[in-house]
Amino acid sequence: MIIESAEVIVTSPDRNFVTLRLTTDEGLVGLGDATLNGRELSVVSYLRDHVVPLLIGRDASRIEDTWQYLYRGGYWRRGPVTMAAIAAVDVALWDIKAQAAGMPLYQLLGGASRDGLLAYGHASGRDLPELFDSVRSHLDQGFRAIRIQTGVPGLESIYGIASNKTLEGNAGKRYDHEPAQRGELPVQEDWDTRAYLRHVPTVFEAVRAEFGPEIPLLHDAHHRMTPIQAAKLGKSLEPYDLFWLEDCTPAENQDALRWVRAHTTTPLAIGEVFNTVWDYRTLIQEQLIDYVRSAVTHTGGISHLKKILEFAAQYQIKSGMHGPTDISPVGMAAAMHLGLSIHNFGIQEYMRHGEKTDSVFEQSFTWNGGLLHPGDQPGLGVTLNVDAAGTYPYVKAYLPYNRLADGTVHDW
Ligand code: EZ4
Ligand code: CO
Repeated sequence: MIIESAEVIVTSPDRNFVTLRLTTDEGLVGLGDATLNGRELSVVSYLRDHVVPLLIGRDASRIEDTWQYLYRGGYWRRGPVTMAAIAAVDVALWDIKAQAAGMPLYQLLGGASRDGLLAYGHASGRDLPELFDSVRSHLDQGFRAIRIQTGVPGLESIYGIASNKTLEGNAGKRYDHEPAQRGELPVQEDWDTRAYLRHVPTVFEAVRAEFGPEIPLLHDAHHRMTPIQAAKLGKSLEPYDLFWLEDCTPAENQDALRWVRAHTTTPLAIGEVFNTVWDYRTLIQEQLIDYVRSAVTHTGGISHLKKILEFAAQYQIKSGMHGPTDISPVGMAAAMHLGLSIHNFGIQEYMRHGEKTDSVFEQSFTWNGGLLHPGDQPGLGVTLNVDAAGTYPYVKAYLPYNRLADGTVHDW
């Protein structure tokens, strides 16, 4: 099996996606997701200019060797651009190998360890009535676990609220699909940690009073606190029995999590912006977290994330793979095959893609009783409709950023 061609396809149906498409001499086509939200074209260049020329003529069956060749051979290691590019190659090769074997990918990865993947959706609202409507709508859609984000009194526009009244050009538009906004410049949001810390526990109290104790609830703090602030939040949320508190600190500094862990029994999830096992080493070995948030797309593909998750398994730490809409249907399929096969699966984030995206990427996953399943087609089970993709050219878009009331830039 020789890689005969490699194309990098950029398409923007509801948002931008970068897809690597490998074709073998026998005509098998493998897909890999290389989408890096707000920095898409840097991965396109990394792939087109530096990786594609190395792939043509290579043996498509040599997945691990190709991974090591791209990681060690590039000399400059790690980083989101490099690891997204390597991930795309890795997933496309797994797709090809599973098609060649005539099996859905999860079979090659060891077979199913469960019937389906518990998935959580994003409920949000500027205030409690809007949030409750959103929770009810998620329950109606079959979700059995729900992430809760709300507005904070005094703040105009913050992360995770679909109905944020942002912002020049987009005023009043919902952003259910995701936080990145199309436009020439990033949108500015606002932040006040003290106001947030006062408000969030009251929200969870209200949600538990309305929806009862059983439903798993999650919350994303999106990297915005100091260790001691995060410890305080974890402690104040303990009565509401969260499934997890996500990204409570900006964890480039892994040691910070020791302080949080020492003060709270609220389970901790972290790592959607991490890209190798080295970002997790202290967190896993010292058991400072409960869930690994990495996506296949941003962590060097199935080959590398599987190693991270096996390491985590030795410490009773589970998967909680990132699954926002900026993970393409190809990246989501890869996550589902990996999640179905590993033993230490925890939960899968699941935001629905839009109709245009579904028309570009033909998918075979199923959603039943709150569980995702990747389906049983050989390979990943996703086909890219290249003609449809071509009708949606790249549109510049950025993630927002935060400023405090005095104008200081803050972690978003
Ligand atoms: O902000 O995917 O848990 N989910 C998240 C996401 C991220 C975006 C960034 O591209 O934190 O909404
Ligand atoms: Co997050």
